[in-house]
Amino acid sequence: MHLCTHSLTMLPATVQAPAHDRTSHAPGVVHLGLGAFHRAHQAMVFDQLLASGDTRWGIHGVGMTRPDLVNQLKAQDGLYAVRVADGQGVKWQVPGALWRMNVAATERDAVVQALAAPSTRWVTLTVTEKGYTPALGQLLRDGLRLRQQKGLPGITVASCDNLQGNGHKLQALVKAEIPAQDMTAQDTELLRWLDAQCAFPCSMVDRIVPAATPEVMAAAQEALGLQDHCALSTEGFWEWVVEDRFADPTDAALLQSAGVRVTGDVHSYEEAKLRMLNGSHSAMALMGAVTGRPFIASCIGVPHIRTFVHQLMSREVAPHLSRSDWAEYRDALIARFGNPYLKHSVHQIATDNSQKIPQRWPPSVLGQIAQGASFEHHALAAAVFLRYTLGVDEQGQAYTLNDPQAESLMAIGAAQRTEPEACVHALLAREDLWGKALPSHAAWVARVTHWHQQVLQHGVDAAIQQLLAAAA
Ligand code: CS2
Repeated sequence: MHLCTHSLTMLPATVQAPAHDRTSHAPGVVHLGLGAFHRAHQAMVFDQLLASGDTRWGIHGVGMTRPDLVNQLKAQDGLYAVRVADGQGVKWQVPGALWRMNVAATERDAVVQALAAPSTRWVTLTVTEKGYTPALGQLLRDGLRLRQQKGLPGITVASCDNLQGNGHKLQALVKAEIPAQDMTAQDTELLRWLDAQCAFPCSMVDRIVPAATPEVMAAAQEALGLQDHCALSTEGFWEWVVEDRFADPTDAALLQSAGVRVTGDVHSYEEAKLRMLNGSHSAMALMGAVTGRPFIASCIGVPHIRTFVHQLMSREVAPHLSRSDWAEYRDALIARFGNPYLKHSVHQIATDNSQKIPQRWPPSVLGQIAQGASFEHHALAAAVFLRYTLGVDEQGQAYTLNDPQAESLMAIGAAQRTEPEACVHALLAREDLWGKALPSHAAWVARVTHWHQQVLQHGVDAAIQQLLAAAA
């Protein structure tokens, strides 16, 4: 027997089941990017709002490309279990907010119709960094245009991806699909309506949700007494900070009642999260991949990596943050990284490095440069990134680079054993990774070259230890 509407009544009392009617209302939220993250984060916030009796938060979930997950979720009527586990304990919950599902790649029209449905009030997005394409802008434009033509009210469109100023980026992406020259009267009207009636708040979302594994599925079977192909595992911690900019201003108080932070200043939360959490994640992911440590917890459990991450955050990231409680945030992060229940694969986090690193590392390096301060930790991380492009770890195990730039990165790194300096120069010359100012910064290039030499000659662990000894 598998988890679905009919088997819900068979769940043991220890599993928290949906506390609302899932059939009588149309969804109020269209979510684009139906990955693990959304299902263990926002879908649980919306589930809480539904449980409180507000029927407007059911989700029409849209997978962007892959039909397999959507098909599995459909077979389970949108139900799946989430294990929430950390030092505070372990509990299982089945959120019930996911009511409908489609795949954008094959069912585009259904998605456009959902965006233009009278019940839709919100669109949320977790389409990953590389998802911000013209095709996404066109999809939203078509849905919003249809809404406007039907005479429906505007909606809130909230990007929740790990991009600085994500709301602004999304709004610009949609507007870029409305021709600026030779505008038709319809286009002018659409732009006017977008500006007057739709809101594109910036938002920062945080919860560590590893991709589903067979181990979690087995644990779900045990806890639920039912088969669940879509089970997920996460931590107790979650944070959603969203800019106070909504099509319906009364949503602010509602979201706050569910634990969401609504503020005028998302920026300071965004930058702290991207550079502290995600920046450390990428550094550890690369170190783990090259040294053969499979999970973030196995990396942070190593004393010298733990000290490296602590110093990276305290010395090179924190000085440039506007979030004043960074020390508590850092300590909480180190504890979260060590959560033994989250088998968070380093190779999963190393996916799409080329899209992630630009938000995560260069702002801190540039901040240090501006203050004449040291950027050794980031230089070592960049050196490990180059070593990573070899596609084989220090034990000789091969791995695959999963990145839209995989080919060009591997081409840059291929000759690093024989021509290390040329390879460092080629990698650091890429403005798509490092921005405009860093590539020509001689001291940055020199320090990455130095650490790359150490990594190749002595290995990642010895290089980290050397850095710590020098920086003590
Ligand atoms: C991770 C994030 O995979 C990655 O790149 O750094 O998914 C991270 O787990 C989340 O942003 C945590 O909120």
